[in-house]
Amino acid sequence: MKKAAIIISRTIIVLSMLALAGCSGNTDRSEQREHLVSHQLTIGFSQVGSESDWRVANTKSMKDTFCAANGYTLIFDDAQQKQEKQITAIRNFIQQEVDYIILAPVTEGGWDTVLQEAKDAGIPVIIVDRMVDVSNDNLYTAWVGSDFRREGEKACKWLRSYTRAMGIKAKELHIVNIQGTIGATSQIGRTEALESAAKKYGWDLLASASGDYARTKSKEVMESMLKAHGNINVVYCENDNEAFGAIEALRQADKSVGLNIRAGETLVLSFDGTTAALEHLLKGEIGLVTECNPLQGPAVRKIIETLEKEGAVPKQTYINEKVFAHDDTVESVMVHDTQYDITVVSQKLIDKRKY
Ligand code: GZL
Repeated sequence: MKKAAIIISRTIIVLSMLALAGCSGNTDRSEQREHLVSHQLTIGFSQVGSESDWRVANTKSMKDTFCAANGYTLIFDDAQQKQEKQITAIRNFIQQEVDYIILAPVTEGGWDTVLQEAKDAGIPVIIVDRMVDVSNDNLYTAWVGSDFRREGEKACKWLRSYTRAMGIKAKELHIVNIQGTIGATSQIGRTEALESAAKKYGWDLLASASGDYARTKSKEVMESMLKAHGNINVVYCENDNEAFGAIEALRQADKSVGLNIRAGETLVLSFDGTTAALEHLLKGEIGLVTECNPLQGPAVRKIIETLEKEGAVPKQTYINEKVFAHDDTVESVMVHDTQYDITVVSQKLIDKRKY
């Protein structure tokens, strides 16, 4: 009875949404209405928050994909980077008997109990972006995201090639790492890659501290690192917003940012690849941006539509990503026997950017 009541209420929601919003360009409202009502799927999406430009783009990708015109009702929850809010949201989705749950987990641990509750309720969970660390990976149906360790390895391979091309010795590099949210898969992978490279190549890794993927906190972290270390010449930022904060702090400390370490410039590296970061890259204020693609909506939709047809879906789906540089000093990098060509940023590329 409860499920029937929910279906009726959803139908009313859909019809009123169509009447108000006019979801798509389709001119035949009755045909659209009939399609939507009969094929409407309800998705509960628990999003980390809105801490970065990347996150905003990721949310938009999900909302654009899971819209009424595509046959979905999306129930969206912004957890403001708090796991307890995500757990509450998932429990609410279970109560509302959604058809699927999408979870973008803020950090890896602490999900077993609530994912078991979703499993017991027969609701498939799709993990996006960061990974969950659970006792049994049957607690989720599929994962869509990036290989964060590989992202970090691409960046470090570029840094090694670039500085060697500049005639700079490994021991001349004095690096600080502004980390992402501690415990997030993206932070773990990008940090591990840098620490492993520093050890392998003999780089001086002076300090690491979390900027929580946020501009303001990262500016404060950079300020304190500058007070503690007078010889920083590379800043490894684990996302674009951290790079923006670091650049602000460097400028306020009368440090010039650029690629010419030999001339005393501080080289900033970043991850994500938002339009704003590519604009800094074009100006030479950032030397390298390793892309982390937030446009995961279509890949998740493909998984759901396969599941709806009772097809088999891959447990892990990786999103394709590029590496953007200010110039063509380094043409490509090899990571685990895979060659990644470096894309030199241009205004034309920026103008076409979708986020
Ligand atoms: C990466 C994602 C990170 C981004 C940050 O997939 O988890 O979180 O790199 C975002 O911008 O805040």
